[in-house]
Order: sequence, then C-alpha cells, then structure tokens
Amino acid sequence: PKSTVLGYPRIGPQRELKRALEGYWAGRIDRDALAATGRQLRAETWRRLAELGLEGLPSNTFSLYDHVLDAAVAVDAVPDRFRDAADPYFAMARGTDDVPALRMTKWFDTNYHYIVPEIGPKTRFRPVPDKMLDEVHEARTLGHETRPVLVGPVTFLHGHLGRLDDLLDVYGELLRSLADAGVEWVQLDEPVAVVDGGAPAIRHAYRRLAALQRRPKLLVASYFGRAEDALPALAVAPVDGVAIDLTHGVPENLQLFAGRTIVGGVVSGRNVWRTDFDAARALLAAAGATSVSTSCSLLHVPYTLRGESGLPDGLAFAEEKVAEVVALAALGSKPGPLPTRPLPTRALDMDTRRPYAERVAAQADLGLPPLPVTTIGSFPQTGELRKARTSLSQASAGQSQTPPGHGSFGQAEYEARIEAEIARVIGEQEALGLDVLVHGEPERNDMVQYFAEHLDGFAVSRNGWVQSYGSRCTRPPILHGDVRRRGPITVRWAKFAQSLTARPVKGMLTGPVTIVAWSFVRPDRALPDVTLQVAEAVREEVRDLEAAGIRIIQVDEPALRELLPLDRRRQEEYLQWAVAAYRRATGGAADGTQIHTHLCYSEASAVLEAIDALDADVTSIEAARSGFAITAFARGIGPGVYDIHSPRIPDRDEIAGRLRAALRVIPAERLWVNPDCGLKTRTYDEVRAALANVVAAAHAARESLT
Ligand code: THG
Ligand code: ZN
Repeated sequence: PKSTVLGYPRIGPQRELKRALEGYWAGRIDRDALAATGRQLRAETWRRLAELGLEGLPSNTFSLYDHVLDAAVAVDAVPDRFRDAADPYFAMARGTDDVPALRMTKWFDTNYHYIVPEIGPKTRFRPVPDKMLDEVHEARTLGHETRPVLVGPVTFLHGHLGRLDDLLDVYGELLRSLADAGVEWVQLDEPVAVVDGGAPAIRHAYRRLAALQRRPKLLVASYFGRAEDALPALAVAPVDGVAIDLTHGVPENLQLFAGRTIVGGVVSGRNVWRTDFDAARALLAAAGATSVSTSCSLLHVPYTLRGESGLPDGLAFAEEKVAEVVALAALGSKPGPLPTRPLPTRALDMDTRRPYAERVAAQADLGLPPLPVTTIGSFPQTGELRKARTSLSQASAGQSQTPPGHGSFGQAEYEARIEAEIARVIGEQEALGLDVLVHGEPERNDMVQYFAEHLDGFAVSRNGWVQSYGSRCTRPPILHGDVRRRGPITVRWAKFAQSLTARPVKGMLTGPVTIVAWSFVRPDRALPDVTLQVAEAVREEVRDLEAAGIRIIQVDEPALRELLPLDRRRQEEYLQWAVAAYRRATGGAADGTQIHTHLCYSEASAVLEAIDALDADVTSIEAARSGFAITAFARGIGPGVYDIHSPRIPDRDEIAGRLRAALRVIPAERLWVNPDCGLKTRTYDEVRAALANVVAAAHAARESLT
C-alpha cells in the first residue's frame, strides 16, 4: 500500500514560528519576514517527509495561527468588524485594542485550541483559495505534488448547519480551483464524523460535493474515534476515499468502501509511543486498507527524538512516526488478532468526606469575611524568572555555556530568587487587600510539567514542544512507569509563603485527571489505573501541606472535560473513574481543611454533575460561558468576575454588576470573588489595576449585605 500522513507539526523544530510570530506581534519583524519563516518551515517539512520515503505529501497543513481560522478565511467568513484592522487575520486570532478576538476553544478532545469561526444568518461565504493554491504551487516549485488538506464543511459549521448549502456552494468553487490547478486529491477533515448525530449533514454534504463535475478526488478523513455512524452516510456519496482512525478499532461497516481508497490510520497521532507492527498490520488487514497513515494529524506530537536523551525506550515523535508509516506500507497487512485496550485492574471505591455542612463548621476558624476575594493561583511570570529557571536547569544538566558566577547559577541562589519573588507576590496581595493569598507559582514552568518533574514514572523531553494555540506550546510529560511521589513537592514554597502573612495562603496542586490528560500515557496502561496512582501522589501532598499548616488547598482539574470520550456510550464510565481519582486525591483532607477546585475552558454543562460530585468546598470557574450553571451546587462558588485572557482592565462598576447578578442566584455565604483563571500570561501592571477594582467591588458588595 501507499504511505501518507494526515498532517504535520508547524511550530518549527526549534519553535521558529513561535519566535517569528512573537517578533511580528511586537513589531520587531515585518509581515514579509514572518512569511519567509513560514516558507522555510514548509520547504523543510516537505523535504524531510520526502526524504523519509513518504509518498503522499499533504499541503495546507501549515498555518500561521490556526487551520480552522485558515478555513474561515478560505470561505471569507471574516466578520466585518475585523476587515479594517491592520492585519485582519491576527485581529481575528488575538483581537486588537478596539475589537476583541474571536472565541477560542478545544479541538475535540485534544489540548490544541482553535479559533471558532463566527457564523450567522448573514455571513456571506465567498471562495478565497489563495493560500491553498499558493502552497500547492510552492511545493511544486520544490518538486513535490501535494494533497491539500482543508477542514470539511460539516466540521467547519459545527452547529450552524442551516448554512450548509450556502457553504457547499463555496466549497464547490474551492474544489474547482484546485482541480484547475491540477490537484489530484484533496483531503477534507471531518472529525465531527465520530460524534453522534453528524450523519445526516455528512450524507447531504458529500452527496453534493461528490456530484460536482469538476473536482479533485475526495479523501474524507475522520479521526479521534470510530466513525461507525457516519460511514453509511459517506458511503452513499461517491467520494473517492476515506481515511479512518484505526487506533479506536476497525468500524464494522468499513466494507461499504470496498473498491475505494481506504487510508488506514494505524500510527497514532495522539501519543509518542512506537507502533506495535503486528497489531497495526492486523488492523490494516481487517480494514482492507489500501494506504497506511497516521490516525490523525501529527500536529499533536513533537517533531523528533533527535537531540533528546534520558527518555524511556520505545518512543516515536513525528519524524519517527513517518518512518513507521513508510515501513508499514512496505510490509503490507497481515491477518492476525486485533489489539484490545487494557481494562482497569483496580476496583473503584469512592472516597467520601464528611457532609459539607460539617466541614463548613470545622472551617469557621479560618475567619474569612463574606464574599472572600482570592485569585486562581499563578501570578505573572517575569522574563527574569524564566531565565533563572532555564539557567538553573542548564547548570544542573551540566551543559551551562558559562561558568558559575557568569550568568548561570546554582540551586541555592535559584531558591533565594524564588523566595524573593514569593515575598513580593505576598506583599502585593496584602497591599491590594485580598483575603486568601497564593504564593504565585514562580517555581513552576507549567502546572503539569512541574509535577511530572517531581514524580517517578514520568519523563520530560528537552525540546518536545507541541502547539497549544497560536504561538503557545507545552511540553507534555511522558508517563511511562508506575507513578510515585519521591517526597514533598510544593510544601517548601507554601510553608514559606504562609510564614510571611497572617492571612490564609492557599496551597496549589494540579489534579490527577489533568496531569494524566496533558501527558503522553504509555498505551499499554489503563488510564483509570495510572490516574489513581497520580491521585495517590496528590493525596500524599495534600496530607503534607496540611501537616505544614496550610488550611486551604486548591486541586485544579481544568482538563476534566477534555478526557470525556466523544462517544456518548463511554462517557459515564469515564466520569466515574475521573471523579473517583479526584476524591482519592482530596478525600483524605481533614474537615477543617478547605478544598478548592478550578476548571477553565471546560464547557461545564457537559460535566456539571461530575464537577458537583468532586465535592470540593469551593469551585471557581470561567463565568462568561459556564459560570452560572454551577449555581446549582450547594457549596462555595467562585464564578470568575473578569476575563483574564484579555489585557483589558475591568472597571469597578462592571465587576460590581457581575457580583450583584451572582448574588441574585447564589447565597452570599457561599459566593467567592475571583478572576476567571490564573494570571501568569498577564503583566503586573494589568494585574494590579484589575485586582484593585475586584477588591473595591467586593468591599462595596459586602457593605450592601449588611
Ligand atoms: N498547561 C498545559 N496544558 C494546557 C494549559 C497549561 N492546556 C490548556 C491551556 N493551559 C492552554 N494554554 C496555554 C497557555 C500558555 C502556555 C501554554 C498553554 C504558555 N506556554 C509557554 C510558551 O509557549 O511560551 C511555555 C511554557 C513552558 O515553559 O513550559 O505560555 O497551562 N500543560
Ligand atoms: Zn483556568
């Protein structure tokens, strides 16, 4: 069979695109220089894929910010308010001083975030094939024929299906332009095919597109699950091929495509582990695959293992996965037993704390005022701190470029700097008049990676960056063994922070589900098992924080929604073990210890009951979209009073208005006052001004209570 991949990373092996983007946004380089970086990255990607022996090279998988935003541009779904901006593309992605950005949300169940196209009854679609055509010609100049990749119309519209026919007119014109340019195949990505209920729209869309007179061959790609329900709908349309994610098993009705191209996605684009070739060949045989591919785009994995050391055996990043695809294509398929997923080996028992009312009584001596004001945990990370951390990790890895005393330094000096920063953050919060303080997390690079670095069973890469959104990346840890806590992780800093103030300092931990969700888990491990192991480590940390005198402990689960299976039939089972893991982590806390949790980006409505079942004493959440849904909880609630994702400073009256609205539905004794997320991506000037207004609004609201 032939070999291909559904997509490739684009941030650059050394994050060249990140640097260029941030340089352009800061005015250090111009649009042409940014475009040149993009061109170099595309050329290098095609060169490397061809060199590795891959046959079907994709194009239009590069993006300056996001491929869904690119699709919006390709159909001219640009809201009028952005058209006059100096750079409409980045105005939509990031906003300007005058216009807020388009909404951003998670791409299915991944840690990638896309820009949500704004589509209304008046949106006028128009074909703008320029970027796709430019990439096709650019590749051709370099000697490569490519298969352009575009988000499919049904996935693109997600929820605005009333506009499907208008959009299909424009997709038809885009396809005609590609055919005119001599493109043989085009790939339309329809991950929505794995979500229930998409089948009728898919049937309609692909009947129309496949019936076009002048078009390239159509390859429809579904991924992130089993497309069982959508396959019959696709099969009735004469599309030329399907790409199927076989890492979720072989759909029984795939034989509907016999005689057409079937691209078998057997090399996982979602983890960093080598493929089991015997299992992959059995899947290819069972699927009747005519080509070998990755399960989804390789966007979700780092570039290469070259340059890494100290990682466990058995890994494959994007380049190594391409080599696997090529090797599997050469070997062909072979009937054999199909792989099965491991089942959890532990029985689930649900930790139960004493009833909330009894905990409230035991926590009364915290002496909190009504409407207590707090923050979510992180404070701005200054450039100096980042440099100090890099410098320390280089020194400790023995590869510092400079001798001690010349820019790099040792553990003691690093710790002194962190303590100085904590003292500053505590001082700021006391001056502002916050009620529950935080230490600000200056010692943490990332809320998941930091814990992974302090737990056995995890490995962290040196350069394994994965794009999270725009120029922002994370380095997901690799969970390869049994998880165990080597010793206290956060206690030293929490205790130091608490020693500086009479007000309570909140201990800050990342929850077990989030640590697992944002790591690459070895595929032969059952997720519930590893998550419970992480929960055990968090539980030990909770116990040690309590012993050190910390009375309020926040255990965040921003990724609770993310691991929710797209397949509805498997959701209940997931929520059971996810909640059990959280309660294992927090259920050992004394009645007098106040447990907080925080969730962000989560479309909370889908997991509302589970959030309630976490049984935290206080839950803070992004309010704009989901905050008021949690008013049903009979415990403490902190609906975010302003959006930290924007540099805009909320004024006092605006916050006071939100508090009045909250007080209409939440009893005063259960309402908390906080921003809607951590402050690490903001500046100190912004944070000081915003929090001063938050405190003023809370004080005014407090007075109105009496
Ligand atoms: N950590 C992890 N995953 C996440 C988040 C996180 N997923 C969801 C959400 N938060 C994504 N948001 C961000 C926000 C900021 C950054 C990354 C993801 C960020 N990254 C630094 C950068 O790209 O410059 C690098 C940070 C580092 O040194 O590790 O600022 O918070 N795991
Ligand atoms: Zn958040």
